[in-house]
Amino acid sequence: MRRSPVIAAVLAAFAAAAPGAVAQTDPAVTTPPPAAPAPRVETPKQGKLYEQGPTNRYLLAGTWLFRLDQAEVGLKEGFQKQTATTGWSVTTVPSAWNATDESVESMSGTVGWYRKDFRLPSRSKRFSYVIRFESVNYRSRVWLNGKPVGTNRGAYLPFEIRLPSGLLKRSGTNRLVIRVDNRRYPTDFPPSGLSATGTPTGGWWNYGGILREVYLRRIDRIDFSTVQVRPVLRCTTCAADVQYRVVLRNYGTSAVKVRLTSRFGSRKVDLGTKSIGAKRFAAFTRTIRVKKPRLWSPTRPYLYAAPVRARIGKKTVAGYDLETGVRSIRVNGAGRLLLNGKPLNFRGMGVHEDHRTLGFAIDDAARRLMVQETQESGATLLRAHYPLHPRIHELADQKGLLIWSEIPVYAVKTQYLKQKLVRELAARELESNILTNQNHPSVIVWSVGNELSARPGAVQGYYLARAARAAKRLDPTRPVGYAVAGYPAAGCQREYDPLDVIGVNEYFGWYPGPNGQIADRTLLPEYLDSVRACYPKKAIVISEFGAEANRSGPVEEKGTFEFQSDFVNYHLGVYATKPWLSGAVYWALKEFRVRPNWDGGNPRPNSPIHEKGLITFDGVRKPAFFEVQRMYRGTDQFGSGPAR
Ligand code: GCB
Repeated sequence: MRRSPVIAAVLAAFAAAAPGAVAQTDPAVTTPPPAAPAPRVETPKQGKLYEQGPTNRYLLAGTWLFRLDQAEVGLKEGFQKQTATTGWSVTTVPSAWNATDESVESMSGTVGWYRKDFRLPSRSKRFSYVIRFESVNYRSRVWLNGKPVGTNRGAYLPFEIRLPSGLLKRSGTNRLVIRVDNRRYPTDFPPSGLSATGTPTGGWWNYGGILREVYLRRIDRIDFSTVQVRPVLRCTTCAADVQYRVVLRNYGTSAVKVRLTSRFGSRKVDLGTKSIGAKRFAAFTRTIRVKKPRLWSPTRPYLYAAPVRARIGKKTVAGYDLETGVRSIRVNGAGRLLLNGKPLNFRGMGVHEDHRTLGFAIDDAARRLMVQETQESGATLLRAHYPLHPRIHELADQKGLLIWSEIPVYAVKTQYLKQKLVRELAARELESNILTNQNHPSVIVWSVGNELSARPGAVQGYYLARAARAAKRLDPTRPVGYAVAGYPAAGCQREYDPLDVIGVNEYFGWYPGPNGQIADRTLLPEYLDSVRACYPKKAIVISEFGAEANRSGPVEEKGTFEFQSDFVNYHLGVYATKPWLSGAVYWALKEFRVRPNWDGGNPRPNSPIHEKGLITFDGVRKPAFFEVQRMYRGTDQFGSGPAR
């Protein structure tokens, strides 16, 4: 069988990392590594950085150890070397090991090792334990007490690994080791690439590490495998049907009878009783009707608590907390997004979870600030190129921000998207995002990617059709979207038929675009009309517009604050003349690290910082922030007319 060079490279990389690979000597270690820090064994405490999810979560915080891989060695030998007691330094998790390293090497990626020694919170044999990683960039291999227990690839979505009973030390010290490899391939999400001059490309910095928190989950026989509480609202004056679907898993060694209950606000919901065999799953479903629901909207983000509890006899053995909201989001026959029956014309902000000193391992303060600054700008929607941290989803639910939820299928080249494996992995990302984030009323669109080729062709068409179908099957209540590079030469594309929402990334008057087709901003109104004419039945939103700014100067000069202010005024002014538009998102709220040699269209760039942000990396608001704020606040974003 002939393999493509990339798949072969991927396989070769895996082979090189496979346990038992031929050991090589490690020439890199010539000086003795620093002395090992005093071992600190901690018993994790109950705690969580976000509310929604299973109870009995223990934060694996406190002291972790970290070391960069010392050399490219076979995994077995590498593992022994890296887990020896010397050479580690103390760190905390979340952590991006290259948070402030702006070198080409840092962007290219490497291998780092994390270690955590801990005791179990309880010795009882009744409990099983699972480790939950919220986001590790990019490939992970996990060992418990020296034995491999699992692998994962891809950041921004959680993965869980069950810790086998036979390996766990119930009363002694357990050692968790994670090898994180953030070297990426053109088949990854986002993909790696090289510019003509050999520097890494990419849309944001390649921070390596355990970027979001890690939990130890304690399970008393029963665990939640899926929890879906889905309010369906057919019209704004209709009753809501709330569909519960909960799948439980019995980790125990004998069958148990489980009673499942919930609430919806103050109303009790009985999900029934089932006997679940050892190691088996059982699904509980029930739909309740809420006669006069209070609706969730950005102006009144009303939430219903819907905690789920599982009992064996009188004992509550498992709990899952969640809050959700009743609202409808759909695209009508006239190609308009409707929220609770009213035409949406949101104004939003694109964001990255980036921070000057923490990189992508941001803390709660940074997340709160992101939401606060977004709301102060007058925006009512957040968009990122990847699923946001669960805490941001919760803040959005509580404070009334909408979310355009996207998977990092970002500018993947057609030659790679053509590979079945790549499309399957993309489908898995989508599925995981929907299952992870579906209970948040803030999420209004599942976006299946960003800027694949502007001329989609059969390969992309196939991907979009499959992705849209999969999203609809998993969640028929939300529209499916995708963000395209906005070029007039692209014309109308049949391949976008399966989508409900088309996002247009438009940089008219900023980038020249191929053959200078977007250099002249005055061509924007006509271009937008042409997009509308292509897709009269789809909702159309501007998913990006923006201009870099890092200094004061003439209004005609790209890169000045004056240019940026004028740019946002012009673009928002044009959008205001398009009554069919369903929304517009400025790119981006705040500056972030993008890649070495970034210029972003600015004649005087400040690489690697992306400077289209309305707020500097260090938190200072540029003049355009206030222009946007004035115009966003002056826009009727939620249709003041009657519901349709
Ligand atoms: C885009 C990308 C975004 C970039 C932006 C830019 O179209 O989707 O990730 O940051 O352009 O500034 O060029």
